[in-house]
Amino acid sequence: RLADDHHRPRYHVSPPGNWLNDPNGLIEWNGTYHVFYQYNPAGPHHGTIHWGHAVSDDLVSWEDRPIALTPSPNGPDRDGCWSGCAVDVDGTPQILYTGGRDDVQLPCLATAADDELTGWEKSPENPVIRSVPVEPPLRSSEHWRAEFRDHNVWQEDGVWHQLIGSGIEDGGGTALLYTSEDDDFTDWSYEGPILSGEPEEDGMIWECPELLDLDEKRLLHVSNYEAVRYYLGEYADGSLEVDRTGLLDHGAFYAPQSLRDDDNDRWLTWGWIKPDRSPEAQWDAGWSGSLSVPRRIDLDEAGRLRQRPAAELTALRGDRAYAGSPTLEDEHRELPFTGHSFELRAEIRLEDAAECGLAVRRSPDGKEETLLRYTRESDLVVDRAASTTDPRASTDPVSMPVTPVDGPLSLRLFVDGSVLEVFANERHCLSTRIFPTREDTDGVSLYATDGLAAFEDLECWTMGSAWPSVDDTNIANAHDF
Ligand code: DQQ
Repeated sequence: RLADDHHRPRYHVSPPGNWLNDPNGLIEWNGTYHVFYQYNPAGPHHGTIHWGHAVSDDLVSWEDRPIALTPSPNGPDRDGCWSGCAVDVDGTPQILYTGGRDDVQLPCLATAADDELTGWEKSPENPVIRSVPVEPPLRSSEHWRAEFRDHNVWQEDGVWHQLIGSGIEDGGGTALLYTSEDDDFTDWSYEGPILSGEPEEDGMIWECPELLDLDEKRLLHVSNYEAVRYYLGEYADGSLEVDRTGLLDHGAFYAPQSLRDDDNDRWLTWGWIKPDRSPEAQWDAGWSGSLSVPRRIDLDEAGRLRQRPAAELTALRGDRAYAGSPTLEDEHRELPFTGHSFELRAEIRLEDAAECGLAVRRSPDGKEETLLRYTRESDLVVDRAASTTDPRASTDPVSMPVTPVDGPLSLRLFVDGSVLEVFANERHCLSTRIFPTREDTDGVSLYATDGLAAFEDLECWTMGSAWPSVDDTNIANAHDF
């Protein structure tokens, strides 16, 4: 039963059963946040992709909605309704998404048929772009004639702009820019690449490109099959002049997309947190894939990219289960707190210790545990070597650079079943998966080696469920297959 599955997240958006990948069509409509996502109703594996749908009024509690977009048997999206975006066009939401058919990828349009965004009418003009403009496009796989997919649309100076992800032969990943003067979204002019990468460094193909206006700068992020790279710079005349680049996340976070929340003057970004376990294990679980928590993305005073969990998430906190400022010297200390779904925050100072950190989802005998190791090299390593004894789950370490050791490490940690999402110094993020085999692998402990380390303002909260209206029995029955 899904309800008894201690790997299943309680507050990270996850499919009601079966498969989830990219977040799609994120839009705030009539006061409701809509999150669509790549969904395969046929099982917990990628396949003929539909659009799943979840809604929230407050980003705190969520409800499932019926499938929003289904491949049409004879349509250009016959083999899948792939990633795309939703945009408000003069009071009516439109979706631009990629139809997969045979060996081509075809830009398709659909219009909201109701205010709840549960029904979408596909355009008779589909596909709205009929050929791939880069010559010759990279032939990267056996299956596709060209990689040409995923859509990001915005309006600027009265003109609609659209990015589509691709790759150029002998070049690297690229984001192709189109424009349109018309609100009907069926007539697009190709302008050229807004940016292309170096094949070695930036990847051969870019998926899910998105350009965000962060006041003084523009942020382009792309998913290059391995990671999500960002490029921060100035945008003018259809091209991006880059002055900073990096990774949005150092773990299994992929294909993110953002929602413009005008009322609160912010961008909220969700990414897909990949399963990181074998297809067999996903099949046994009956579900696969989760979305990250919504992240607020903006720039700090120094013009660097800042990423913080949406403020609303604090409403999911239950009782504060622990608060203190322990100092440890060459020791290991259990915290009087257990949980599968919790938030932990602390300001950590590596005084003269060689290393310090904490263990989460730790079994009472300490045999299973996931370590967050903060080292002198300024790395934060998620050490999964003892996370599980299940050979079907990945135990590779995942790491990211954080601020130099002379400043405190400001850590916010979201543990949720198998999801571990880390925010360091409001800037560096790492999302990964852990699959402890034991249900009582739920302890938390701290350690410092070879010296002293301080954990200031350490607080832990048990987190509530984001799906209050879903009764456990319903989850299990509705999606048995
Ligand atoms: N996932 C979608 C594509 C996209 C990829 C297919 C990224 O549209 O390029 O499910 O994960």
